[in-house]
Amino acid sequence: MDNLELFISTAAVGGTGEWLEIPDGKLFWAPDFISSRESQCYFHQLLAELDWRQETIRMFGRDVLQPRLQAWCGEAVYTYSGLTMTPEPWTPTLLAIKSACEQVSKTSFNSVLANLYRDGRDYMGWHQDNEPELGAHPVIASVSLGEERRFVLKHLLRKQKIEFNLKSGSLLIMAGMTQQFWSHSVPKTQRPKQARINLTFRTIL
Ligand SMILES: O=C(O)CCC(=O)C(=O)O
Ligand SMILES: [Mn+2]
Repeated sequence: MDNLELFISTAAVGGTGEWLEIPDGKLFWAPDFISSRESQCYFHQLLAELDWRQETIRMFGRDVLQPRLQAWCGEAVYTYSGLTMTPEPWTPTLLAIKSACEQVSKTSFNSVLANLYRDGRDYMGWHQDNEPELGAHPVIASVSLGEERRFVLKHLLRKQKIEFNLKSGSLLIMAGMTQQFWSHSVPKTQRPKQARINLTFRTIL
C-alpha cells in the first residue's frame, strides 16, 4: 500500500453535506464524504491493520457473542454492556479520517469504535450511544467503507423512523439530543452482502 501517504496527504474533506434538523435531534449527512477510490483504499488498509475481535457482552445475565467484529482505538478506555475495551493506538489511516470528521463537526474526537460486518448476517441491534462518559449531547461521526447497509433511526416516543443507505464513503453525524430521543440499528439482511467497515468517532470525557 505505498500510495497510502499520498491518499492521506490529499484526504479530501467532505464532498458536500448538510445539517438536517429532525424532531429532538440533529444529523449531518454527507453521502460522498470520501471519494470511492479513497474509500476502497481505506477499507483494505483498516481490514488488514486493525485488531478485529468478536467480543462477548453480558445481556440479561447471559454471555453472548456480538454479531460482528470490533476494534477500539484512540486514547480512552470504554465500557459498555459489561465489556471494557482498552484502546489500540491510532493508525495513520484512522487519523486522516478523524481529522476530516473533526473539521466538519467542529468537534475533537479521542477515540473510535470500529465495526466490521462480515456479511448480511452481521448486524447492530437497537441501541442509544448514551453511556455517561459520552456526555449529555454526544457528537458521533460515523463513516462507512465497503458494502452498503441500511441504518435506521427510531424515535423513542413518536412512531417515526428515518432511514439511510450508508454507502461507502458516506458520513453521518449524530448530534444534539439524538442519543436521548432516538435509538438506531443496522438490521441484518437476507440479501447477499460483502463486508462493511463502520467507524464511529467519539469523545470520551
Ligand atoms: O455500523 C453503523 O453504521 C452503526 C454503528 C453504531 O451504531 C455504533 O457503533 O454505535
Ligand atoms: Mn451506535
